[in-house]
Amino acid sequence: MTNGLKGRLVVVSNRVGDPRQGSAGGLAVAVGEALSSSGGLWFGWSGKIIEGGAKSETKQHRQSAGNITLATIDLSRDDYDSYYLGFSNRVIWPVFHYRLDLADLDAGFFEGYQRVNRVFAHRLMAELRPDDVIWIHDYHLIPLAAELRALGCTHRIGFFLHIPLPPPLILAAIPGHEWLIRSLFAYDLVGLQSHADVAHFARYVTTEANAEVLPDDHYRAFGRIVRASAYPIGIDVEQFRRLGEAEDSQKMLRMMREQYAQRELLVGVDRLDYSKGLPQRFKAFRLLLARYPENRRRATLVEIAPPTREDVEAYADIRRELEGLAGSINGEFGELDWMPIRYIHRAIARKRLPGLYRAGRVALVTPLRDGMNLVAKEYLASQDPDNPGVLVLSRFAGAAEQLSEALLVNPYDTVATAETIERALRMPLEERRERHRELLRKIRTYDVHWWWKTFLQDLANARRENH
Ligand code: ADQ
Repeated sequence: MTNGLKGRLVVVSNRVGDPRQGSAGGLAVAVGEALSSSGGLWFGWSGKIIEGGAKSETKQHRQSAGNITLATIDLSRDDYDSYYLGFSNRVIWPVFHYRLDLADLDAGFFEGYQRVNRVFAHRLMAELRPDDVIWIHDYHLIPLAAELRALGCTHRIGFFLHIPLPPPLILAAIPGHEWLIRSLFAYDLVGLQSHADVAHFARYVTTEANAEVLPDDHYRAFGRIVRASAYPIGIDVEQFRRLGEAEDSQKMLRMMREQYAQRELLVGVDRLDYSKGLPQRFKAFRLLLARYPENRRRATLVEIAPPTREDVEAYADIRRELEGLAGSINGEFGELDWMPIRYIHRAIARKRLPGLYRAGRVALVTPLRDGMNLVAKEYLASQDPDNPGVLVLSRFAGAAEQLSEALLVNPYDTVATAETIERALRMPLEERRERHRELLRKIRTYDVHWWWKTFLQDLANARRENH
């Protein structure tokens, strides 16, 4: 498979993964595939922190993975605290997920964020060849292209934001928001997950930056032209289905069916993050048991939510809240032979995931806000088309724009969510099949190969007035 670029592809993301490793998730697989089709460089943070006041630039690692070079740098403790924990995960992540209440807006992380982006730019400049095409990923690195341009870089540079872009008035809560959005104009192409995100971008740049709207998603401001379009990320459907047929998944499926032979399983699979709407999900499940007692002793919710970013307080809070909720629901409704919620605080191996999804009669994917949400797509890919389960999906996940045949819910509305879960549990086979057929067709058409190829093609064709 070729990526259609004339030059070498250079991918930059906060973390660099070895795409050959079996545990690699959606992004690592996609990026790995795009890179290996022409040979390329993947640059980012090693994941290591150096203590003792050292500077971030001092260490660089190189490694070959087939025809891909992985180049990483370590971060100093200060930089890790202000760039990663601070500005990325205590400012951008909450604000971009509409959680101003959880954002630490005046803690002064901004300089560290800028500094690390500058360090990345210096390091990367030294690696670049004249015909390279650069693809930068995610919220940690928004200003990277601007830093590269400041060093004289004239390459094509694309950016993909994996998380949502909020409406202008929410974005404007970030001190320095003008600078942040202005720095997007250093790119040739900005990719967002959904049309709603593109609309927010358009509204921000026209109202706050007086941008001129040009045809085909192009915008002119700050003396530059940028294209901003939606590229909803997908999964490798066929690979995921094959994973489902392999022994690890089959074993998982057999085990689940045996253990829960008398039950109807609802599954939730998430990183433990406040954006994923887990307390609301547990509350809706509690209401389901209260309002529709026929589900007692029958419906079991298996929630797999491994911890992430535990150094950020908001994540410790959500963990405590969930443990409390699961305990009280199990205490209130549980029986000696039936536990309503199985809440597991560890990750499940990727190779076993399709088996778990397939055992789920219903999947609860109910984030309060999510860029896309790949769990929804993985659940659909894992189903038996002749007897598929039902996807209950939050309207606030980017995926809802595409997956309109799922049962869409407002996760803040506990009553309506409980009613929708009940409807999912009772949905007749014919309706389940019809909905699944259409959903599977969509995730196959807009799969991960479509995603990276379309993005790179548009980047290759981006207008060049800027240079
Ligand atoms: P995430 O917020 O991490 O990603 P998501 O898309 O749901 O969210 O999951 C990414 C991957 O992690 C999936 O492949 C999933 O299987 C895996 N995963 C999640 N929970 C797991 C668990 N408990 N055990 C094992 N594996 C698990 C960000 C954005 C999303 C966007 C992606 C990709 O927040 O909105 O869809 O990037 O762009």
